[in-house]
Amino acid sequence: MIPEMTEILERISTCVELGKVDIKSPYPPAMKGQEGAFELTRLALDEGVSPGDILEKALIPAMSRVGQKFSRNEIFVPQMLMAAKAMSSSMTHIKPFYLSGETKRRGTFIIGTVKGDLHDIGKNLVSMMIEGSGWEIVDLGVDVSTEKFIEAVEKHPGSVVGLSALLTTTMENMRKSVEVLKNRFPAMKILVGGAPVTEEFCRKIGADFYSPDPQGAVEYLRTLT
Ligand code: B1M
Repeated sequence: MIPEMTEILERISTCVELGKVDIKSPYPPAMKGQEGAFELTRLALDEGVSPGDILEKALIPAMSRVGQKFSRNEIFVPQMLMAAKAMSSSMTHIKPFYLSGETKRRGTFIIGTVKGDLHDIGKNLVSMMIEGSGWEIVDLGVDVSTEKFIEAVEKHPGSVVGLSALLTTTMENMRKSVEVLKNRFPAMKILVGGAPVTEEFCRKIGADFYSPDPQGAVEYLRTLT
């Protein structure tokens, strides 16, 4: 990759890490008046940087650094929120690339973040990439109760369901939802993911597949069609 491209990826990553959304955003004060994640992502794409590189080399590492700083009590919830906002502003440019991938729908994929959990960045990435690989998406959002999953499955028979959890505390709600869904719809495939979820946990709760990332989810769904 040419140095200018590496530099722009680093700038995007810094904007996300520090929560610099766009040029108008006064936060963080030290970056007032500077371009933010929104403008720099547009610029990077216009200069030929691939959406995949922006995602994997700028956005995801930035969020991972944010998480590490949060764990060390170096930043707090408001800073995390600004980082998430900056990441979302960058994603507005990236999303259309994933959506233009294929047109034929392979099936319906219902996705949601489990009850009690408000994290949606990872879920949105998964949903976007699955949509880009040809599935119709029913996104139930965050804090999704088991009943809401059931209603969606009844409305879309034959669908595959994906559950995301980002908190160790909400993994228990994932377990409960999977248990109820499997009892009610035994043939339905359930995919689980999210930072604290593991292959072992997936097996233990009776889900069909665990993926640590969106690509694994896309590949699994490909095996079903
Ligand atoms: Co929160 N948070 N957060 N947070 N937050 C974490 C998850 C945490 C690890 C931070 C830390 O302590 N280091 C920690 C959880 C600790 C734990 O449970 N062990 C934590 C905490 C504690 C909390 C609060 C409790 C903080 C508080 O209020 N005291 C609170 C809980 C609120 C709630 O949900 N009820 C909270 C709140 C928030 C914000 C609202 C401020 C914000 C979320 C904004 C939003 O999502 N709209 C936020 C953020 C941004 C984070 C971190 C920094 C980043 C999460 C993220 O978006 N990562 C996070 C630390 C971290 O993970 N590094 C943290 C980027 C995203 C691309 O990755 O979501 O893992 P991820 O998704 C990946 C994979 O996991 C996978 O694909 C994605 C792309 O690779 N994947 C799937 C995800 N879902 C999948 C589903 C699949 C397949 C793959 O199939 C269906």
